[in-house]
Amino acid sequence: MSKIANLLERLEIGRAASTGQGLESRSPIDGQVLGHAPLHDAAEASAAAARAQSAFQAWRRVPAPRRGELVRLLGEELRRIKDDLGLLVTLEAGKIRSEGLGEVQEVIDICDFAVGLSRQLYGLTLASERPEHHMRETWQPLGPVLVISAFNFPVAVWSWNAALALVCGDPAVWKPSEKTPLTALATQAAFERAAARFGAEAPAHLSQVIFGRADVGEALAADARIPLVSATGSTRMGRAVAQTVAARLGRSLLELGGNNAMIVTPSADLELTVRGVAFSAVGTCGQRCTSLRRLIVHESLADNLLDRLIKAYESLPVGDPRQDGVLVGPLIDEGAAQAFDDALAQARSEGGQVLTGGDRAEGVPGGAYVRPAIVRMPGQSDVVMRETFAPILYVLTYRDLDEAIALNNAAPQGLSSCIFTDSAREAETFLSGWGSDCGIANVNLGPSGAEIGGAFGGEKETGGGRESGSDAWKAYMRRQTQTVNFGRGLPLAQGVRFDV
Ligand code: UN1
Repeated sequence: MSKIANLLERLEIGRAASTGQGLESRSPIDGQVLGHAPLHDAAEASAAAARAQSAFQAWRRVPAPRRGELVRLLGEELRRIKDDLGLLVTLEAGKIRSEGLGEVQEVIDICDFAVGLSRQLYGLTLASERPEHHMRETWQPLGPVLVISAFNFPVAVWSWNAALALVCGDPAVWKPSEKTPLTALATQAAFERAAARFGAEAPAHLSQVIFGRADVGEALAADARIPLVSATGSTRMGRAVAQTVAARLGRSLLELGGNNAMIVTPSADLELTVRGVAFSAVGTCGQRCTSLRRLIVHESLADNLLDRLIKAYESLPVGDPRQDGVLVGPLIDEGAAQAFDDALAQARSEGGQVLTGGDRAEGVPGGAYVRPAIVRMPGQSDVVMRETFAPILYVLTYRDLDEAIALNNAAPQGLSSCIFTDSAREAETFLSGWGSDCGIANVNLGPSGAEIGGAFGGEKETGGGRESGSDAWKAYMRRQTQTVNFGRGLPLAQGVRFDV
């Protein structure tokens, strides 16, 4: 048996993935077909919504801490397969090994977080103005949640949503990226093992995966049996989904494009800055929504910093992400490499100067490998304002901090941002209400690689949603204001009298 067949067997999807038909999974590493997943249509999507609704009827009656126990078991299953699932992420998404493993760790972490949360879905008690009345605010299960996820985090994004949804009492329907279906199959298999261990209290179809193209996602987004649609991906996709969901007055939670900047001030530790840039601009081959795309550097240090960065970029090992030492794997496909080439051509035509990289790298035959690019730009022209999902770092210079913050905030997206500085005044200004306008703002670390404990998401074209930590769970629940009269009278609020 081949190595890949063995891996799929260990992940208990050997049979499902070897049908030879449906959605084809091709590795971006070398173009090899890894296996297949079923391809569903709109009618099957509708049936999944019906099944999720009936699962909801039972699951919402299970006490939240018991629901947490199912997620605890899921976390256990994932710990057991971390190495194999991490390898599958590498094979399907092209991430280097440590990032593939890191992604599965992120899933395990959110499971732990959700287990704790299952005993902390706190509401409020409120002071009633009426005598012998109690008021409280309670969080109730909402209903099935649709999770639309992208190729670049083929399992973590599902887990931020599904782990929280499950403890909140909501079944999850998952529409993964067509590019990474086997990771979804393997994750679903792990969920099913956890559900089997949990026993009959877990209704069937608490977690389902629907494989399909955009039309299937649209059909699910239009389905009123799914009160919440959580979508991660491009702004174009998010806009389409949000409009469909809004047309039926459903709720959407959007985590869309980023165009994340780093401001480097004169007091910055340049050694640290170079390391911060490298991981965030080049990690995952520039295919994170939090990837660093704009470097806004004080004019007095631009040349010095650029020299160091060019040196660091020129020694970057690009190649097979399974190999130790490689830091830059392939782009997801040839289309992404084309977008990389097109963006660089546009940058040149807008006055940009490519300082390093920007060409194809050798890599492995059958994959799309590029050399990460640094491009000095005269200003924030059209190409800079657009998110190109590839390792291109646009460099701009500034004179004073207000100008740097204005450049940071001029992008139509508002996901992540950071400043490198040793000045408390600069750092705190960046973090103030007139500082960065993004959902995430960091000091002396890059914009990518967020921990699960914080709320994750951003403003403007990023969509405004918050997932993962903090109180993001509230999006998966229905807020109910409850008032109880424990007296014998019926006093009305606002002193209204209505004696009959
Ligand atoms: C994404 O790219 O869709 O902060 C999410 C990070 C990761 C998540 C990225 N924890 O880079």
